Amino acid sequence: MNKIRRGLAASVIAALGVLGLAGSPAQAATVITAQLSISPNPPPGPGVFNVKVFVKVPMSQEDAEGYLGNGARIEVRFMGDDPGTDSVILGPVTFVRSSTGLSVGPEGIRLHFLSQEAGGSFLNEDDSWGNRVDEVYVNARFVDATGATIRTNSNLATGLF
Ligand SMILES: [Ca+2]
Ligand SMILES: [Ca+2]
Repeated sequence: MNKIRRGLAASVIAALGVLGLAGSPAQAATVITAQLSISPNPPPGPGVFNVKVFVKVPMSQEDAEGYLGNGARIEVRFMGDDPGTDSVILGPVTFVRSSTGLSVGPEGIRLHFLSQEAGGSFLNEDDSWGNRVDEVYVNARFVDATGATIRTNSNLATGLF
């Protein structure tokens, strides 16, 4: 056992040495985070809700450009939180390299999605006599060119939308 472990350790060190000389290797994307805020536009502006979605997929800038150049995308689904199965209330909205709001930097891929919605829009996911309060979150997915997907849910935004 010890002999095998020492052998493996030596191989790993050898491999790291080779990769170190060749530059940093592409790392598979493993982390995605999403935040959602829905807030009434302050007066005297139009009486609408400001909807902000912020998605981060951390990786090197080089990897980010590589992924997106090969056709990776971010998909955003607005979800209504309900007992039982949650329903998609909008989406998927798809963002690629050239999409407004998507950017690449030293910290990886970022998506800032902003919109203004009137009251009673898709955000009004519960509107029955006994249940008017809306519970909305975002399901965000990073899908690479091979279809490999990582996903996350944002925080819940609650209100009378
Ligand atoms: Ca609900
Ligand atoms: Ca409602």
